[in-house]
Amino acid sequence: MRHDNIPSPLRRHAGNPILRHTDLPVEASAVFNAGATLYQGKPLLVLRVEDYERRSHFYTARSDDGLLFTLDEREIDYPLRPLEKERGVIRFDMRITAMEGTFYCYHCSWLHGLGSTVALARTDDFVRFTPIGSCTTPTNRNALLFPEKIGGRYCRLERPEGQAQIMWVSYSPDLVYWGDSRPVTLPETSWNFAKNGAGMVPIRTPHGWLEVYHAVSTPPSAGNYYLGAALLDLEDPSRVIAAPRKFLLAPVHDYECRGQVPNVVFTSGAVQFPDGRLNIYYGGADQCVALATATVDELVDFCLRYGR
Ligand code: M1P
Repeated sequence: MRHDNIPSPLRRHAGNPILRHTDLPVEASAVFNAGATLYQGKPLLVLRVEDYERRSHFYTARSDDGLLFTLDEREIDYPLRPLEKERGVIRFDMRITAMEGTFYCYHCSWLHGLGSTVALARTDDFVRFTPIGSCTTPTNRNALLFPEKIGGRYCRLERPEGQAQIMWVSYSPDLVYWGDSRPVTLPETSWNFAKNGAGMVPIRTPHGWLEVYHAVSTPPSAGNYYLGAALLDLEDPSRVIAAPRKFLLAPVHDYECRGQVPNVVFTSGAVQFPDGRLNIYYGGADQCVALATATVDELVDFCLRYGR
């Protein structure tokens, strides 16, 4: 089958981008890469808001319909870990996992002079956050927690930087100590193999964990960011069951191609509604927040049909 004949199940919202920095009640130069979840039955985002010095701040934004979001009055007052305090830190790209009646949030903690690490915190209200454990060793670009234990252990997808900048699965008995790590080997294409990393929190389906990930292309379109889909084994998520060689979303529209970093579509969160609809929030060109929708079944079907 020709790849251009494979239809992506993702539909961009007609009103994209749904959030620009000029829509915010605070002074900002960009808003993008939002963590997303359902909180008390309603869509909630934790936005990456950049000020005019290009420093990142986390703001909680709440919504009734998943389209119109209202920012909390104050940015999240996020406690510093000792190392973050000592070195200075920029934190961004939160990924939110609802589990065991609370919310676990991974984010990138960029430590001055040391580089990129990931760190975990928990919250019950998206106002107060409690750090869990320390930052990882550098370089680790992003991580997220699976929404349930696998084989009795917590499980995360992460992207440590090695020769291949790809997703890995790691396990923990307590959310503090991590190990037993294994790479997730996706089929290699030119749009996903310079880098790939976890995007939305995986969704359990009868066919495997559904994951929408971000990916970076090799030449000739080097550095463009795409979204891809994969189904991972329920018991061993390092095992890929199905992953289409066709991307889910490529940067095409002006708001995806022109901004702080050109040609970027990057997700760090989705909201799953009880009827199976999925709102996938994504950053456009590191500048704005956009929305694409599909159902879980459509994405699973896309993986099974074109990914084996
Ligand atoms: O500029 C595109 C993205 O670059 C980084 O992602 P990665 O580590 O995959 O290259 C991050 O800064 C991300 O926030 C940003 O959208």
